[in-house]
Amino acid sequence: MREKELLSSLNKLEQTAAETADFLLEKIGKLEVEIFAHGDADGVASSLLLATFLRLRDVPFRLTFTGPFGAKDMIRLAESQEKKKLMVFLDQGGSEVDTIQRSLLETGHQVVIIDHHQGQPLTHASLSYLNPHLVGMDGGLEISAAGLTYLVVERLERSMRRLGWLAVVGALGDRQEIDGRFIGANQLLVQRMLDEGLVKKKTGLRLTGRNGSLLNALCYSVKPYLPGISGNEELCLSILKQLGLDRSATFHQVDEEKLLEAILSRCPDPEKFRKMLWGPLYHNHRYLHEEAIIAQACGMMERPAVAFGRLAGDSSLETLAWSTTLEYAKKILSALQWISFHRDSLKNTPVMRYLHVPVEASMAGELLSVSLESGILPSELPVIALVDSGTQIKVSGRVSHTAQKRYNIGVALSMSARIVGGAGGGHEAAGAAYIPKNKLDIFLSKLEEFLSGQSENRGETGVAGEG
Ligand SMILES: [Mn+2]
Repeated sequence: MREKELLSSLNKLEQTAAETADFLLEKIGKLEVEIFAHGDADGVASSLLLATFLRLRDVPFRLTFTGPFGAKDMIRLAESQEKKKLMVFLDQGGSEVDTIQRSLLETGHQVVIIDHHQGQPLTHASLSYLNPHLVGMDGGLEISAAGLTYLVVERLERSMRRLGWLAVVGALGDRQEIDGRFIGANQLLVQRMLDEGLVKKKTGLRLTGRNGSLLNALCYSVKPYLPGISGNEELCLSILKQLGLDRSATFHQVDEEKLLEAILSRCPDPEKFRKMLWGPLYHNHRYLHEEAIIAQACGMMERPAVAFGRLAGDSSLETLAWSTTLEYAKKILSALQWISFHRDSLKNTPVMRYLHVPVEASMAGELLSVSLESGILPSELPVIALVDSGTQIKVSGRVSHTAQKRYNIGVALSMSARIVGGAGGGHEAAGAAYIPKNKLDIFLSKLEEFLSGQSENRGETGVAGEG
Protein backbone atom coordinates (compact mmCIF):
# COMPACT_ATOMS: atom_id res chain seq x y z
CA MET A 1 0.00 0.00 0.00
CA ARG A 2 1.21 3.52 -0.82
CA GLU A 3 2.10 5.86 2.02
CA LYS A 4 -0.85 8.13 1.19
CA GLU A 5 -3.46 5.37 1.22
CA LEU A 6 -1.88 4.02 4.37
CA LEU A 7 -2.17 7.35 6.10
CA SER A 8 -5.77 7.80 5.06
CA SER A 9 -6.75 4.35 6.33
CA LEU A 10 -4.97 5.04 9.62
CA ASN A 11 -6.79 8.38 9.83
CA LYS A 12 -10.11 6.64 9.42
CA LEU A 13 -9.19 4.18 12.13
CA GLU A 14 -8.07 7.00 14.42
CA GLN A 15 -11.39 8.76 13.96
CA THR A 16 -13.24 5.66 15.12
CA ALA A 17 -10.73 5.26 17.96
CA ALA A 18 -11.51 8.85 18.97
CA GLU A 19 -15.21 7.99 19.21
CA THR A 20 -14.38 5.02 21.43
CA ALA A 21 -12.14 7.26 23.53
CA ASP A 22 -14.98 9.77 24.03
CA PHE A 23 -17.44 7.00 24.90
CA LEU A 24 -15.02 5.52 27.42
CA LEU A 25 -14.25 8.87 28.99
CA GLU A 26 -17.93 9.66 29.40
CA LYS A 27 -18.72 6.37 31.15
CA ILE A 28 -15.74 5.62 33.37
CA GLY A 29 -16.59 8.04 36.16
CA LYS A 30 -20.17 6.85 36.37
CA LEU A 31 -20.14 3.09 36.01
CA GLU A 32 -18.16 0.20 37.41
CA VAL A 33 -15.74 -1.08 34.80
CA GLU A 34 -15.47 -4.76 34.00
CA ILE A 35 -12.81 -5.78 31.47
CA PHE A 36 -12.76 -9.10 29.64
CA ALA A 37 -9.56 -9.64 27.70
CA HIS A 38 -8.35 -12.53 25.60
CA GLY A 39 -5.63 -14.37 27.53
CA ASP A 40 -2.96 -14.27 24.82
CA ALA A 41 -0.07 -11.82 24.32
CA ASP A 42 -2.23 -9.38 22.38
CA GLY A 43 -5.11 -9.51 24.85
CA VAL A 44 -2.74 -9.14 27.81
CA ALA A 45 -0.94 -6.18 26.19
CA SER A 46 -4.32 -4.57 25.39
CA SER A 47 -5.54 -5.00 28.95
CA LEU A 48 -2.33 -3.55 30.38
CA LEU A 49 -2.74 -0.46 28.21
CA LEU A 50 -6.32 0.06 29.36
CA ALA A 51 -5.60 -0.82 32.99
CA THR A 52 -2.70 1.66 33.10
CA PHE A 53 -4.92 4.39 31.72
CA LEU A 54 -7.67 3.64 34.26
CA ARG A 55 -5.12 3.64 37.10
CA LEU A 56 -3.91 7.07 35.97
CA ARG A 57 -7.49 8.31 36.25
CA ASP A 58 -8.07 6.54 39.59
CA VAL A 59 -10.85 4.46 38.08
CA PRO A 60 -11.29 1.05 39.73
CA PHE A 61 -11.85 -1.90 37.43
CA ARG A 62 -12.06 -5.67 37.36
CA LEU A 63 -10.02 -7.54 34.80
CA THR A 64 -10.71 -11.12 33.72
CA PHE A 65 -8.80 -13.07 31.10
CA THR A 66 -11.10 -15.28 29.12
CA GLY A 67 -11.73 -16.74 25.72
CA PRO A 68 -14.85 -15.80 23.76
CA PHE A 69 -17.92 -16.40 25.93
CA GLY A 70 -20.43 -18.19 23.75
CA ALA A 71 -24.15 -17.47 24.08
CA LYS A 72 -24.83 -19.42 27.30
CA ASP A 73 -21.97 -17.90 29.27
CA MET A 74 -22.78 -14.44 28.01
CA ILE A 75 -26.35 -14.78 29.29
CA ARG A 76 -25.02 -16.10 32.59
CA LEU A 77 -22.68 -13.11 32.79
CA ALA A 78 -25.55 -10.71 32.23
CA GLU A 79 -27.76 -12.48 34.78
CA SER A 80 -25.06 -12.46 37.45
CA GLN A 81 -24.75 -8.65 37.43
CA GLU A 82 -26.38 -6.75 40.26
CA LYS A 83 -25.64 -3.34 38.75
CA LYS A 84 -25.49 -1.91 35.29
CA LYS A 85 -21.85 -1.71 34.30
CA LEU A 86 -19.43 -0.68 31.61
CA MET A 87 -18.31 -3.95 30.06
CA VAL A 88 -15.16 -3.78 27.96
CA PHE A 89 -14.16 -6.60 25.62
CA LEU A 90 -10.56 -6.58 24.46
CA ASP A 91 -9.21 -8.71 21.60
CA GLN A 92 -12.56 -10.47 21.50
CA GLY A 93 -16.25 -9.67 21.21
CA GLY A 94 -16.24 -9.02 17.46
CA SER A 95 -17.40 -12.54 16.69
CA GLU A 96 -20.28 -12.35 19.16
CA VAL A 97 -21.84 -8.93 18.76
CA ASP A 98 -25.32 -10.44 18.40
CA THR A 99 -24.94 -12.26 21.73
CA ILE A 100 -23.58 -9.10 23.35
CA GLN A 101 -26.55 -7.18 22.02
CA ARG A 102 -29.10 -9.68 23.29
CA SER A 103 -27.62 -10.29 26.72
CA LEU A 104 -25.81 -7.09 27.69
CA LEU A 105 -27.02 -4.14 25.63
CA GLU A 106 -30.68 -5.04 25.87
CA THR A 107 -30.42 -5.47 29.63
CA GLY A 108 -29.07 -1.97 30.16
CA HIS A 109 -25.29 -2.35 30.26
CA GLN A 110 -22.87 -0.11 28.40
CA VAL A 111 -20.36 -1.94 26.23
CA VAL A 112 -17.01 -1.20 24.59
CA ILE A 113 -15.62 -3.72 22.11
CA ILE A 114 -12.06 -3.27 20.92
CA ASP A 115 -11.32 -6.17 18.64
CA HIS A 116 -9.55 -6.93 15.38
CA HIS A 117 -11.21 -10.26 14.67
CA GLN A 118 -13.77 -10.29 11.88
CA GLY A 119 -17.26 -9.45 13.03
CA GLN A 120 -20.65 -8.13 12.07
CA PRO A 121 -21.24 -4.39 12.36
CA LEU A 122 -23.60 -3.22 15.10
CA THR A 123 -24.75 0.25 16.08
CA HIS A 124 -26.37 0.80 19.46
CA ALA A 125 -26.60 3.86 21.69
CA SER A 126 -24.94 1.95 24.56
CA LEU A 127 -22.13 0.50 22.45
CA SER A 128 -18.79 1.69 21.17
CA TYR A 129 -17.32 -0.84 18.80
CA LEU A 130 -13.83 -0.36 17.40
CA ASN A 131 -12.92 -2.87 14.72
CA PRO A 132 -10.54 -2.23 11.79
CA HIS A 133 -12.58 -4.53 9.53
CA LEU A 134 -15.46 -2.09 9.79
CA VAL A 135 -13.32 0.68 8.26
CA GLY A 136 -11.99 -1.54 5.49
CA MET A 137 -8.76 -2.59 7.15
CA ASP A 138 -7.56 -6.17 7.50
CA GLY A 139 -7.47 -6.64 11.25
CA GLY A 140 -5.76 -9.99 10.84
CA LEU A 141 -2.61 -8.42 9.47
CA GLU A 142 -2.64 -4.66 9.78
CA ILE A 143 -3.31 -4.01 13.46
CA SER A 144 -3.63 -5.89 16.74
CA ALA A 145 -6.08 -5.31 19.57
CA ALA A 146 -3.19 -3.81 21.55
CA GLY A 147 -2.59 -1.38 18.66
CA LEU A 148 -6.27 -0.41 18.72
CA THR A 149 -6.34 0.00 22.50
CA TYR A 150 -3.21 2.11 22.21
CA LEU A 151 -4.92 4.41 19.70
CA VAL A 152 -7.78 4.87 22.18
CA VAL A 153 -5.83 5.52 25.39
CA GLU A 154 -3.10 7.56 23.72
CA ARG A 155 -5.79 10.01 22.65
CA LEU A 156 -6.98 10.43 26.21
CA GLU A 157 -3.62 10.56 27.93
CA ARG A 158 -0.48 11.66 26.19
CA SER A 159 1.77 9.96 28.73
CA MET A 160 0.42 6.61 27.52
CA ARG A 161 2.71 6.94 24.53
CA ARG A 162 5.63 5.57 26.49
CA LEU A 163 3.69 2.29 26.58
CA GLY A 164 3.33 2.21 22.80
CA TRP A 165 5.74 -0.72 22.72
CA LEU A 166 2.89 -2.86 24.07
CA ALA A 167 1.18 -2.39 20.69
CA VAL A 168 4.28 -3.92 19.08
CA VAL A 169 4.14 -6.82 21.54
CA GLY A 170 0.48 -7.43 20.62
CA ALA A 171 1.23 -7.37 16.89
CA LEU A 172 4.22 -9.70 17.28
CA GLY A 173 2.24 -12.06 19.52
CA ASP A 174 -0.44 -12.29 16.83
CA ARG A 175 2.17 -13.00 14.14
CA GLN A 176 1.39 -9.82 12.23
CA GLU A 177 5.00 -9.35 11.23
CA ILE A 178 5.56 -11.19 7.96
CA ASP A 179 9.09 -11.79 6.67
CA GLY A 180 10.40 -9.18 9.08
CA ARG A 181 7.92 -6.48 8.04
CA PHE A 182 4.82 -4.88 9.44
CA ILE A 183 2.13 -3.60 7.12
CA GLY A 184 -0.81 -1.20 7.39
CA ALA A 185 -1.48 0.63 10.62
CA ASN A 186 1.19 -1.43 12.41
CA GLN A 187 3.81 -0.15 9.99
CA LEU A 188 2.86 3.47 10.60
CA LEU A 189 2.55 3.08 14.35
CA VAL A 190 5.93 1.39 14.61
CA GLN A 191 7.51 4.04 12.38
CA ARG A 192 6.12 6.79 14.61
CA MET A 193 7.51 5.12 17.70
CA LEU A 194 10.90 4.69 16.03
CA ASP A 195 10.90 8.36 14.95
CA GLU A 196 10.11 9.47 18.47
CA GLY A 197 12.70 7.16 19.98
CA LEU A 198 10.08 5.29 22.02
CA VAL A 199 11.18 2.04 20.42
CA LYS A 200 14.53 1.20 18.85
CA LYS A 201 15.32 -1.23 16.10
CA LYS A 202 18.40 -3.22 15.22
CA THR A 203 19.16 -6.32 13.21
CA GLY A 204 20.10 -9.51 14.96
CA LEU A 205 19.34 -13.06 15.93
CA ARG A 206 15.70 -13.62 16.71
CA LEU A 207 16.03 -16.24 19.40
CA THR A 208 14.28 -16.01 22.76
CA GLY A 209 16.05 -16.18 26.12
CA ARG A 210 18.78 -13.60 25.67
CA ASN A 211 19.22 -13.24 29.40
CA GLY A 212 19.54 -16.92 30.12
CA SER A 213 21.63 -19.84 28.95
CA LEU A 214 22.39 -20.13 25.26
CA LEU A 215 21.75 -23.86 25.46
CA ASN A 216 18.15 -23.25 26.62
CA ALA A 217 17.62 -20.57 24.00
CA LEU A 218 18.58 -23.06 21.27
CA CYS A 219 17.11 -26.19 22.73
CA TYR A 220 13.71 -24.68 23.50
CA SER A 221 13.33 -22.53 20.43
CA VAL A 222 9.79 -22.88 19.09
CA LYS A 223 9.48 -19.49 17.42
CA PRO A 224 11.16 -20.31 15.19
CA TYR A 225 11.14 -24.06 15.58
CA LEU A 226 14.49 -25.34 14.30
CA PRO A 227 14.05 -28.82 12.82
CA GLY A 228 16.59 -31.24 14.22
CA ILE A 229 17.89 -28.64 16.67
CA SER A 230 14.94 -27.63 18.88
CA GLY A 231 14.56 -30.27 21.56
CA ASN A 232 17.85 -31.97 20.69
CA GLU A 233 20.25 -31.13 23.51
CA GLU A 234 23.11 -33.14 22.09
CA LEU A 235 23.07 -31.28 18.81
CA CYS A 236 22.68 -27.93 20.59
CA LEU A 237 25.77 -28.73 22.67
CA SER A 238 27.70 -29.59 19.53
CA ILE A 239 26.75 -26.20 18.02
CA LEU A 240 28.10 -24.52 21.14
CA LYS A 241 31.24 -26.64 20.95
CA GLN A 242 31.72 -25.59 17.32
CA LEU A 243 31.86 -22.02 18.66
CA GLY A 244 34.28 -22.91 21.45
CA LEU A 245 31.56 -22.69 24.12
CA ASP A 246 30.12 -25.09 26.68
CA ARG A 247 26.71 -25.58 28.28
CA SER A 248 27.21 -22.69 30.68
CA ALA A 249 27.56 -20.16 27.84
CA THR A 250 25.29 -17.13 27.78
CA PHE A 251 24.05 -15.06 24.86
CA HIS A 252 26.38 -12.20 25.73
CA GLN A 253 29.46 -14.37 25.18
CA VAL A 254 28.75 -15.09 21.56
CA ASP A 255 29.00 -13.25 18.26
CA GLU A 256 25.44 -13.38 16.92
CA GLU A 257 26.46 -13.72 13.28
CA LYS A 258 28.76 -16.65 14.05
CA LEU A 259 26.03 -18.28 16.08
CA LEU A 260 23.61 -17.81 13.17
CA GLU A 261 26.00 -19.52 10.73
CA ALA A 262 26.60 -22.36 13.18
CA ILE A 263 22.85 -22.93 13.56
CA LEU A 264 22.25 -22.73 9.82
CA SER A 265 25.01 -25.23 9.13
CA ARG A 266 22.82 -27.78 10.96
CA CYS A 267 19.48 -26.72 9.45
CA PRO A 268 17.81 -28.68 6.64
CA ASP A 269 16.77 -25.55 4.73
CA PRO A 270 19.30 -22.85 5.67
CA GLU A 271 17.96 -20.07 3.45
CA LYS A 272 14.44 -20.43 4.81
CA PHE A 273 15.70 -20.41 8.38
CA ARG A 274 18.10 -17.53 7.79
CA LYS A 275 15.03 -15.40 7.07
CA MET A 276 13.28 -16.64 10.19
CA LEU A 277 16.29 -16.28 12.48
CA TRP A 278 17.93 -13.06 11.33
CA GLY A 279 15.99 -9.84 11.15
CA PRO A 280 14.74 -6.73 12.89
CA LEU A 281 14.70 -6.68 16.67
CA TYR A 282 12.56 -4.00 18.27
CA HIS A 283 13.68 -3.08 21.72
CA ASN A 284 13.60 -0.54 24.49
CA HIS A 285 14.38 -1.78 27.98
CA ARG A 286 13.52 -5.24 26.65
CA TYR A 287 13.47 -7.15 23.37
CA LEU A 288 9.90 -6.99 22.17
CA HIS A 289 9.85 -10.24 20.18
CA GLU A 290 10.94 -11.99 23.39
CA GLU A 291 8.30 -10.22 25.40
CA ALA A 292 5.69 -11.32 22.87
CA ILE A 293 6.86 -14.94 22.97
CA ILE A 294 6.99 -15.04 26.77
CA ALA A 295 3.57 -13.37 27.13
CA GLN A 296 2.07 -15.71 24.54
CA ALA A 297 3.57 -18.76 26.25
CA CYS A 298 2.24 -17.70 29.67
CA GLY A 299 -1.17 -17.14 28.10
CA MET A 300 -1.19 -20.54 26.43
CA MET A 301 -0.18 -22.13 29.74
CA GLU A 302 -3.22 -20.43 31.25
CA ARG A 303 -1.14 -17.96 33.25
CA PRO A 304 -2.08 -14.69 31.55
CA ALA A 305 -1.81 -12.88 34.89
CA VAL A 306 1.91 -13.76 34.96
CA ALA A 307 2.27 -12.29 31.47
CA PHE A 308 0.40 -9.19 32.61
CA GLY A 309 2.60 -8.75 35.68
CA ARG A 310 5.78 -9.25 33.73
CA LEU A 311 4.81 -6.75 31.05
CA ALA A 312 3.79 -4.34 33.82
CA GLY A 313 7.37 -4.53 35.09
CA ASP A 314 7.05 -6.83 38.11
CA SER A 315 10.57 -8.24 38.22
CA SER A 316 9.60 -10.85 40.82
CA LEU A 317 7.78 -12.66 38.00
CA GLU A 318 10.88 -12.94 35.81
CA THR A 319 11.73 -16.48 36.88
CA LEU A 320 8.16 -17.77 36.83
CA ALA A 321 7.48 -16.23 33.41
CA TRP A 322 10.63 -17.75 31.95
CA SER A 323 10.09 -21.19 33.50
CA THR A 324 6.51 -21.10 32.19
CA THR A 325 7.90 -20.30 28.75
CA LEU A 326 10.25 -23.29 28.92
CA GLU A 327 7.42 -25.52 30.14
CA TYR A 328 5.32 -24.34 27.22
CA ALA A 329 8.18 -24.94 24.78
CA LYS A 330 8.56 -28.50 26.07
CA LYS A 331 4.85 -29.13 25.53
CA ILE A 332 4.91 -27.70 22.03
CA LEU A 333 8.05 -29.68 21.16
CA SER A 334 6.54 -32.94 22.33
CA ALA A 335 3.29 -32.19 20.52
CA LEU A 336 5.26 -31.45 17.34
CA GLN A 337 7.03 -34.76 17.75
CA TRP A 338 3.63 -36.41 18.18
CA ILE A 339 2.43 -34.80 14.95
CA SER A 340 5.57 -35.87 13.09
CA PHE A 341 5.00 -39.47 14.15
CA HIS A 342 1.27 -39.38 13.42
CA ARG A 343 1.28 -37.61 10.10
CA ASP A 344 -0.78 -40.42 8.60
CA SER A 345 -3.63 -39.56 10.94
CA LEU A 346 -3.97 -36.30 9.00
CA LYS A 347 -7.23 -36.51 7.04
CA ASN A 348 -7.21 -34.95 3.61
CA THR A 349 -10.08 -33.33 1.74
CA PRO A 350 -9.71 -31.22 -1.43
CA VAL A 351 -9.95 -27.98 0.62
CA MET A 352 -8.55 -28.77 4.05
CA ARG A 353 -6.60 -31.14 6.23
CA TYR A 354 -7.56 -32.01 9.80
CA LEU A 355 -6.37 -34.08 12.70
CA HIS A 356 -7.15 -34.80 16.35
CA VAL A 357 -4.34 -33.70 18.65
CA PRO A 358 -3.75 -34.68 22.29
CA VAL A 359 -2.90 -31.23 23.71
CA GLU A 360 -4.61 -28.68 25.92
CA ALA A 361 -7.28 -26.76 24.03
CA SER A 362 -5.47 -23.45 24.60
CA MET A 363 -2.35 -24.69 22.78
CA ALA A 364 -3.94 -26.05 19.62
CA GLY A 365 -3.74 -22.87 17.54
CA GLU A 366 -0.11 -22.14 18.39
CA LEU A 367 0.76 -25.75 17.68
CA LEU A 368 -0.72 -25.47 14.19
CA SER A 369 1.07 -22.18 13.53
CA VAL A 370 4.42 -23.66 14.48
CA SER A 371 3.74 -26.86 12.52
CA LEU A 372 3.02 -24.84 9.38
CA GLU A 373 5.91 -22.39 9.83
CA SER A 374 8.40 -25.18 10.29
CA GLY A 375 7.07 -27.39 7.49
CA ILE A 376 6.02 -30.23 9.81
CA LEU A 377 2.57 -29.95 8.26
CA PRO A 378 2.05 -29.19 4.57
CA SER A 379 0.93 -25.61 4.13
CA GLU A 380 -0.94 -25.23 0.84
CA LEU A 381 -4.37 -26.00 2.38
CA PRO A 382 -6.08 -24.85 5.58
CA VAL A 383 -5.24 -27.11 8.52
CA ILE A 384 -7.67 -27.86 11.32
CA ALA A 385 -6.80 -29.23 14.77
CA LEU A 386 -9.47 -30.91 16.87
CA VAL A 387 -9.02 -31.15 20.62
CA ASP A 388 -11.31 -32.92 23.09
CA SER A 389 -12.45 -30.50 25.76
CA GLY A 390 -15.13 -32.01 28.02
CA THR A 391 -18.43 -32.32 26.17
CA GLN A 392 -17.11 -29.99 23.49
CA ILE A 393 -14.47 -30.03 20.84
CA LYS A 394 -12.13 -27.09 20.47
CA VAL A 395 -11.40 -26.48 16.81
CA SER A 396 -8.43 -24.42 15.68
CA GLY A 397 -7.77 -23.50 12.09
CA ARG A 398 -4.80 -21.97 10.32
CA VAL A 399 -4.03 -20.95 6.76
CA SER A 400 -0.34 -20.54 6.05
CA HIS A 401 1.18 -17.29 4.75
CA THR A 402 2.44 -19.24 1.80
CA ALA A 403 -1.05 -20.49 0.94
CA GLN A 404 -2.95 -18.49 -1.61
CA LYS A 405 -5.54 -16.09 -0.35
CA ARG A 406 -8.45 -18.32 -1.19
CA TYR A 407 -9.83 -18.99 2.26
CA ASN A 408 -11.25 -17.11 5.19
CA ILE A 409 -10.90 -19.59 7.99
CA GLY A 410 -12.41 -17.30 10.66
CA VAL A 411 -15.63 -16.90 8.70
CA ALA A 412 -15.79 -20.58 7.71
CA LEU A 413 -15.34 -21.70 11.34
CA SER A 414 -17.85 -19.20 12.63
CA MET A 415 -20.55 -20.23 10.16
CA SER A 416 -20.10 -23.98 10.50
CA ALA A 417 -19.92 -23.78 14.30
CA ARG A 418 -23.13 -21.78 14.40
CA ILE A 419 -24.97 -24.44 12.39
CA VAL A 420 -24.19 -27.11 15.00
CA GLY A 421 -24.95 -24.86 17.98
CA GLY A 422 -21.35 -23.89 18.69
CA ALA A 423 -19.52 -20.59 18.34
CA GLY A 424 -16.37 -19.48 16.62
CA GLY A 425 -14.58 -16.76 14.73
CA GLY A 426 -11.20 -15.28 13.96
CA HIS A 427 -9.20 -13.78 11.13
CA GLU A 428 -8.76 -14.79 7.50
CA ALA A 429 -5.80 -16.95 8.36
CA ALA A 430 -6.41 -17.98 11.96
CA GLY A 431 -9.56 -18.92 13.79
CA ALA A 432 -11.11 -21.10 16.46
CA ALA A 433 -14.44 -22.54 17.48
CA TYR A 434 -16.08 -24.65 20.14
CA ILE A 435 -18.64 -27.20 19.02
CA PRO A 436 -20.66 -29.98 20.70
CA LYS A 437 -18.78 -33.26 20.48
CA ASN A 438 -21.69 -35.25 19.02
CA LYS A 439 -21.97 -32.82 16.08
CA LEU A 440 -18.41 -33.17 14.83
CA ASP A 441 -19.27 -34.94 11.57
CA ILE A 442 -21.88 -32.39 10.53
CA PHE A 443 -19.51 -29.58 11.52
CA LEU A 444 -16.67 -30.96 9.40
CA SER A 445 -18.86 -31.43 6.35
CA LYS A 446 -20.21 -27.86 6.69
CA LEU A 447 -16.70 -26.52 7.14
CA GLU A 448 -15.60 -28.29 3.99
CA GLU A 449 -18.58 -26.86 2.13
CA PHE A 450 -17.83 -23.29 3.22
CA LEU A 451 -14.14 -23.60 2.42
CA SER A 452 -14.78 -24.97 -1.05
CA GLY A 453 -17.31 -22.20 -1.67
CA GLN A 454 -14.66 -19.65 -0.65
CA SER A 455 -11.95 -21.16 -2.79
CA GLU A 456 -14.24 -21.09 -5.84
CA ASN A 457 -15.28 -17.49 -5.26
CA ARG A 458 -11.95 -16.05 -4.33
CA GLY A 459 -9.85 -17.41 -7.18
CA GLU A 460 -6.11 -17.47 -6.83
CA THR A 461 -4.83 -14.00 -6.05
CA GLY A 462 -2.93 -12.54 -3.14
CA VAL A 463 -1.24 -13.98 -0.10
CA ALA A 464 -2.86 -14.90 3.17
CA GLY A 465 -1.60 -13.86 6.57
CA GLU A 466 -2.35 -14.61 10.16
CA GLY A 467 -3.24 -12.79 13.36
MN1 LIG B 1 -5.34 -10.36 18.86
